[in-house]
Amino acid sequence: MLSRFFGGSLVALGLLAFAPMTVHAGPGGGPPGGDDTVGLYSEAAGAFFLTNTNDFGPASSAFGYGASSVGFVAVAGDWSGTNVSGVGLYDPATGTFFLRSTPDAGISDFTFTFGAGGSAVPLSGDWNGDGGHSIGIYDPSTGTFFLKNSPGSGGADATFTFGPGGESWIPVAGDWNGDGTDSVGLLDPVTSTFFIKNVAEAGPADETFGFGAPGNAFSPIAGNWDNLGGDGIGLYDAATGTYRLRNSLTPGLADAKFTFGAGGGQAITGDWDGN
Ligand SMILES: [Ca+2]
Ligand SMILES: [Ca+2]
Ligand SMILES: [Ca+2]
Ligand SMILES: [Ca+2]
Repeated sequence: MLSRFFGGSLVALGLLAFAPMTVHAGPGGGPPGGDDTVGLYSEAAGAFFLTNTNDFGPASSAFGYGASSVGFVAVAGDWSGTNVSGVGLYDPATGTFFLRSTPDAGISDFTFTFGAGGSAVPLSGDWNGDGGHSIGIYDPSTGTFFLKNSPGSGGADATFTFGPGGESWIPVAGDWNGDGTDSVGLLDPVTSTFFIKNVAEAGPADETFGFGAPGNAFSPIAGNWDNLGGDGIGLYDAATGTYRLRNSLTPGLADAKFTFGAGGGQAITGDWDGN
């Protein structure tokens, strides 16, 4: 069934070569929906590969979306407030978002331009706590976040600086304190330190902690891996396809460490199955 979409590309990515998936703990009494799990976007294939368990195993679903090899950046979020995450693509050449409300193949449900593109980094979050995700962008040259509450054209609903700007810091977003509203964070990859902010406004970090070895080119991710309290953080090592997830915003070892895919691609997170 999956090979219908991509021919041999699944095999090429190694997703079919995994051992059977192991049983994952069920959701607890956390936020609406279920636990967040990881996924992978292959820009070269123009395809998403998602898993419903944060563990070794094959993809739970795989589908093509959008053009391949044109520099799109993947995002994911619950754009329609259904407690199931959809996917999306951001075109840095034009600043255009193409959001799809369900994690499957099809056309985009929301298409709009936000910002000027270029070096801006796309984000996803429920910035106003109404149950639906929208997007934002981070300008790394100035350390400025521009957040939008609804997935459509128009100006930013929140604009603020956080962190130094002009560095190699990478933005991440999540509901760190579990109050139902997402805010932002930054990873300094040089020291592998996370800087977490609970409110989408300027000011000092609410949480600062190291996770992972310094100096690696890991990508930060966030999600409610245990479906309890707030979001945790994680790191994706594209060199090996390894995900490291941590439930609490404190220094320590990964609560889950696994490979998904054969490396490369862009890591995304979401609640793909609503449980
Ligand atoms: Ca919202
Ligand atoms: Ca929050
Ligand atoms: Ca949690
Ligand atoms: Ca889930």
